[in-house]
Amino acid sequence: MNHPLYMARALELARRGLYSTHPNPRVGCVVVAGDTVVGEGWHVRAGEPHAEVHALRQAGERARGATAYVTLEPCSHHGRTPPCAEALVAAGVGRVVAAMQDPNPQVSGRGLARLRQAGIEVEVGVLEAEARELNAGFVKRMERGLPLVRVKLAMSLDGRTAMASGESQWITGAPARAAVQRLRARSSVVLTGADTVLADGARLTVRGEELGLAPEQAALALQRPPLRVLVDGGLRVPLDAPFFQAGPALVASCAAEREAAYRTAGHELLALPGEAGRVDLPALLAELAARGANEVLVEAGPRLAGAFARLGLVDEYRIFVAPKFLGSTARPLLELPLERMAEARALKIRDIRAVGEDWQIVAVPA
Ligand code: AOF
Ligand code: ZN
Repeated sequence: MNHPLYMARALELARRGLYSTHPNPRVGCVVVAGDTVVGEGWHVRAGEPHAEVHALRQAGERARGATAYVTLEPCSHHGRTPPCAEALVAAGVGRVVAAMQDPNPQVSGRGLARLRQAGIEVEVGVLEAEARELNAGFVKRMERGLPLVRVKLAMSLDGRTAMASGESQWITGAPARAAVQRLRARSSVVLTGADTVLADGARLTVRGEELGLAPEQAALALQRPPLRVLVDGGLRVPLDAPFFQAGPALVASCAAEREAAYRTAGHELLALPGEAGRVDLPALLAELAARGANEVLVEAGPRLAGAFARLGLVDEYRIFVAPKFLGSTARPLLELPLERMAEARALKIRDIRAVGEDWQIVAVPA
């Protein structure tokens, strides 16, 4: 009985759903009889069977008396699919090992209670930190009604984000851009601002051939592309901008005017409270969570990204650093702005790694 090893395998299976399960969590399951793996499964898409159902199907009769390793507490509710706890009971498994409790208030312990009530031995907390990390966005949405917010930034080694001319595209190389494509693809929402869309003609789309994934995974990623959200308090971006031409989008604004024009063009206008044309960002995030957004990727200029930072709304920064000097004085990475050292925003660096010729820094607020 090697708990961590089988749970590690279940987590590996769960990660196959990285780009496709949202709004659902990524979940994997391994059924082990004696020391033989008799069933494996992972949740592919919301609306389709949960991980346990796939694994039990594969195991068939061999599930009787076996141990099921699941990266999330088996569900107890009738959602889009019937409860997995019942399926495990019906299959006659002897033991269930879960990495973590399901933070979904519809479940939150009831799945485990149902299993125990049926005489199944239950254990929780194996590789829990890894399981939480994989679904940090889902967990935050369930516990706090807000999505996980990840801010992507790119700069040169001398800390510049643009040339004096305003030219700012292609600071980093192709591998870093593929990494950003994958960050987009795993997110429920990709969010940007009017400045970025107007200045760079940004589309914020996921492009299959640029993901750098195996064909089957790229295909999965493209089936559930993230919702593109434009923060445009003053409705400055014209409907013929590349951003709007690239597909349906949600526009967050302070004004409800021209609502019909957006609708006719296939977009949705969301009027939020806000002062002086500045959209209330916490209200926007709460609305996105209410619509099922687990992870939001912010790809914006210094003003909007700075606003998220200033308001303490950021969970994680992904800063791509290109090994070159741009030498310009244009555009800081973030506009906070701060005056004295005592006000500096402290971060903790979680990871630094090479991505092609560039470097990716993962930092979180300290
Ligand atoms: C599991 N195994 O593989 C997943 C679970 O609408 P439904 O029926 O898909 O239910 C979605 C909820 O079920 C989701 O919010 C989460 O609480 C749980 N997800 N549970 O036992 C799985 N994906
Ligand atoms: Zn389930």
